[in-house]
Amino acid sequence: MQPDEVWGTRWRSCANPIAHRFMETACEKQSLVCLAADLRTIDELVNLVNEVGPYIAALKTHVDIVEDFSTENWLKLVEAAAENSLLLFEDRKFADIGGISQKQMAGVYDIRSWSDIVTAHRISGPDIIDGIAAGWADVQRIGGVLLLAQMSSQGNLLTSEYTEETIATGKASPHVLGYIGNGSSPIEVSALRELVGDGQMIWTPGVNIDSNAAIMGQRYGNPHDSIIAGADVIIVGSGIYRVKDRKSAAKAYADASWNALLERER
Ligand code: S5P
Repeated sequence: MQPDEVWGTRWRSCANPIAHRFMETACEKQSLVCLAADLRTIDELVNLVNEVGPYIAALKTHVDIVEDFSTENWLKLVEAAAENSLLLFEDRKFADIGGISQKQMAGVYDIRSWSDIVTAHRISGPDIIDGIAAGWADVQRIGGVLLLAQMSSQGNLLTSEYTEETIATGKASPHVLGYIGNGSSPIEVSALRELVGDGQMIWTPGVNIDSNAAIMGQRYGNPHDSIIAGADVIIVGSGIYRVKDRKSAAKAYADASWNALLERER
């Protein structure tokens, strides 16, 4: 199926080229899964990506939890992502002033050189987005920012007013491809979709087929419900990497998300 048939208004209304790249890959793989690859060594990460690669459409990392980081080693993961046609998303959750965020895009990890997407909080002001974009521009690359409009964790301080301000900022910037929404609550996701409209994406963590698996303040909702409520991507970590048969788990999330998209009004 062609992306415009499957994604409908989202395909036609999203201006950001990275959003289109995701939607194309999702159609090729019949999966709306972004894998949250929260493992501690690069070999483990590469093995996981090669194992579940056919069932996922993007790869999310936390580079600063890797214990054996070196630029040379990290390139193995960057290559594995490219071989599996995956956008590479560093979940850095930038939160500082714009100029510092630009510098943090460089540094030891040099996030600007390999990431296609990063996350940022709106807390410090709207200029954080320009700082991040300047980081990519410093190495002649472009990328997309996902602003945290909601969070899945219990007791977070992102009020509905904060969410509204975040969306107003995001709508004003061509660098913002969308928002992180709270996948544990379909009600919150649909409220977010109302505010966002059709022109930007919503990516939802806090998703697990086993809603009782949550630990340390995480909360989980169902992948199907999240997509029906208006999310475009489900971010799944331990629901895939922590189970015995990771391939079957990834396929189950891919099927649940893809079928929900086909079911959803376009
Ligand atoms: O509100 C949030 C935002 C994010 S990006 N809640 C989250 O859990 N995340 C991220 O999603 C978190 O950093 C982790 O990498 C992933 C969820 O992992 P899981 O193992 O609970 O599926």
